Amino acid sequence: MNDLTPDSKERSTNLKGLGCSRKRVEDVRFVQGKGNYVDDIKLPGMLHGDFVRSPYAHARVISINKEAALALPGVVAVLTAEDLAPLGLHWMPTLAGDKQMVLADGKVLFQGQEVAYVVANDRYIAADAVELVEVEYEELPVLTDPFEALNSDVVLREDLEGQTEGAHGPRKHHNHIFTWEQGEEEATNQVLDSAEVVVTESMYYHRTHPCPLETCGAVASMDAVTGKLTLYGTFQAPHAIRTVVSLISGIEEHNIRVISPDIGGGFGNKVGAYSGYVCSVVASIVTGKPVKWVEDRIENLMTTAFARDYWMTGKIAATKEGKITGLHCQVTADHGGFDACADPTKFPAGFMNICTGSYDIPTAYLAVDGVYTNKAPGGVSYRCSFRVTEAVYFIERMIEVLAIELDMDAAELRRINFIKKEQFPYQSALGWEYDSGDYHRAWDKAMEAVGYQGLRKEQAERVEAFKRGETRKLMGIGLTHFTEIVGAGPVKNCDILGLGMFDSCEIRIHPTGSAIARLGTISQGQGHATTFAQILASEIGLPADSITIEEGDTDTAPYGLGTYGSRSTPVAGAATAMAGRKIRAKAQMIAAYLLEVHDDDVEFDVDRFAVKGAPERFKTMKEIAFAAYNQAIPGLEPGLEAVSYYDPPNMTYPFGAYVCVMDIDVDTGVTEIRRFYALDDCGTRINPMIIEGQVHGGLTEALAVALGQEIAYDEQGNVKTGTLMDFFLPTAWEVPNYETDHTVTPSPHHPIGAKGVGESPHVGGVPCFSNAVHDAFRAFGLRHTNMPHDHWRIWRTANELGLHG
Ligand code: MCN
Ligand code: CUM
Repeated sequence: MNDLTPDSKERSTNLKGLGCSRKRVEDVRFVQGKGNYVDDIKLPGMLHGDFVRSPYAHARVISINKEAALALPGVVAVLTAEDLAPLGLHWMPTLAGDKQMVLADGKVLFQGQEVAYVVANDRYIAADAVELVEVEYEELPVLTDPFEALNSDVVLREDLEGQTEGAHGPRKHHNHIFTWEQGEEEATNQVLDSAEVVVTESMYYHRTHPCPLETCGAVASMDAVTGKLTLYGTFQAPHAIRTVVSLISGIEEHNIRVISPDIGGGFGNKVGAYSGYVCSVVASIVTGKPVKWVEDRIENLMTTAFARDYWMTGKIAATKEGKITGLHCQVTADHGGFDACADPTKFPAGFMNICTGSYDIPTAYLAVDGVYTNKAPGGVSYRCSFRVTEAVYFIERMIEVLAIELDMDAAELRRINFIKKEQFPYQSALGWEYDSGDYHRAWDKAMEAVGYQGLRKEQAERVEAFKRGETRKLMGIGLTHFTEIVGAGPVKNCDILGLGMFDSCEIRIHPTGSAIARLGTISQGQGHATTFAQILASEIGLPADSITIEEGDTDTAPYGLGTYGSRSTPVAGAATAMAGRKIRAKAQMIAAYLLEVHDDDVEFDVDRFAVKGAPERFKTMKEIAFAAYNQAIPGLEPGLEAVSYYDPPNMTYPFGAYVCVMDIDVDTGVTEIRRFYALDDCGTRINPMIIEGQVHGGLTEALAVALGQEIAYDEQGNVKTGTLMDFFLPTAWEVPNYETDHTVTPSPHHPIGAKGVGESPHVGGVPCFSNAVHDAFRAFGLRHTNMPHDHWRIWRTANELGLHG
């Protein structure tokens, strides 16, 4: 393309393409209450389902008596495992190669587990009937601690008894799921043994839950005449759901139409397959009527995909000057009653092996043990990028602990260990090839923006004033430099249930020069209708406002693996650009024909093809679109359409530098975030305003997790945080002002150089908030304390450090 002349610049601006802070087109509907969510779907004769759930975390189901429930007027059916068994649907496969009970089959393994499914004429009758189902339980010993589970005689998964091989290799114990190892154990141990400095730290990344505004739900409608099943639902991966439904139900895939309508936040919570989906389908087949199931808030918090619950022990080796020479990471992962994670098949602990972070660490070893306990199954959730959140928390805490050991500045320690710009593409010790990065530039920009040296000086003065008794507030400077890995993924190493993780885009240009593009992904609030049109606008020279983006209907959209792991931009975004380029290639031939020159004698200029050297001779893309439908062009088929199925050659590796300045009242444990600076590098930026929105949202969720939010269990396996009274959900009141910034280091392999961004702020935000809390107490000897850092725990930390007099 030519450099932009003033004229072409203006035309380019009019397209609202790449780099434009175009307003979100979907909001016109949302802000006027015109969204169409699952619960808005009302079909004629529709019935409603609701679950009888277990009050116990571990119990044998002795008997289920449906009589009273069935006698209630308006109740149509009560399904139990016994009813599903003849269809083979009382268990279902999980996305992690395990299987999971759809309805309790002889026993329950977590509180809130689905035991029976009641179908009634309306939602209220269904709920009343749930109360009337009599279930007799015999309580069994409860295991909520994974370490205890690995030593216990209690067998949680009796269905797997005697099986020494799981989906991911050998099982060491009846409550053990898998061991996953990466890197060189022996070499790492040698480095640790001979290192000048070694620090060891154990940390627990607590169980979290994303708590989307809209809970999970589905509407199943089986047409007995045509044999076609339509399934609406809160699915982050509608095509994968269609394939799974087909495989487990035996209904041919062309007879299944899965539709994800508007989704009110997914955050990973809506990746997995839930009993509610299966039971609604079965109920619709059995009753011949559409059946709706929508969870309430308590059900959502207690039973759907959680995240984290990682017990991590790290050892880091370094020279006295602070050059890191080795890293050892051992994880015990609590997966709950069933392994229902949604990581790519070959990665049972997700991309935890990105735990060497932004640092050039020559030798490393990672081992993860997955364990069953009496907790809800999971879990992929919460802007996690497949366990990258855990990995980044781990390494960013380890760096801080090493800085304490070496009595070094933590910013400087990072700087001397960063992978250097000229080392990219960088091969990490744990197996990844980082595509691009310029960490020093980002870091220096961040340090300068916050006035880092000045902050340290102020902090030191504060410590002195505190010691003199002049203040009761300490100051923490939280630092984080994260490296993300998103865009799963190359089909060669990433699949879910055998489905390669490519993605797709199909474009049709209409005669009058507007277009529709359909993708295999599905927006849940990320603004795809806005941003994917922008990618296309720049590729095909039609205004973004003239391009409709459609996702989520498997009857119309091309097959794709859906939206999670910040993969939409890296994978479907690439497919969009590639499909756009196919359109452009055909448009070039049409233009050349119309201009009566050779194909090679025209060139693309923003919104048109012009004759080289004679820019006044051109055909606009609008004219070309019309010609595609009204001229017989020798050698060319009519119409202007293209499709691309894109298999990315590599992941993309976004990164960022975050700083949090926090004041902590030592006597109350109350934290006040004075400043939060977030620099993100997600390569080429499609829509800066949407990126900023993603960053604000992800940081707020990071604040929640770091400072108070958790899914906690008592020893009997009762969920202690099943309502929003106990589960901390930050509001505008708790949320600070965020300062956002960026650098741009394009991905060398992505057609437009873009990397994902949706999960970055969460991945980087959690350790940054946590490091700020720790840093405030560094001068008083604190090395590590587990999240969430709520006021009470911070008060307790201060107390244990002897700061209360
Ligand atoms: N974007 C951009 N320029 C880039 C990268 C991204 O303008 N270089 C834009 C994209 O075009 C898209 C948005 O930012 O509109 C997010 O893109 P991407 O990083 O590709 O992530 P996905 O679209 O795949 O979204 C998934 C990601 C995940 S995994 C979680 S979890 C999460 C998140 O998005 N869930 C969300 N952000 C969310 N935001 C909302 N509102 N709701 C959720 O459920
Ligand atoms: Cu890991 S939460 Mo998102 O990948 O949908």
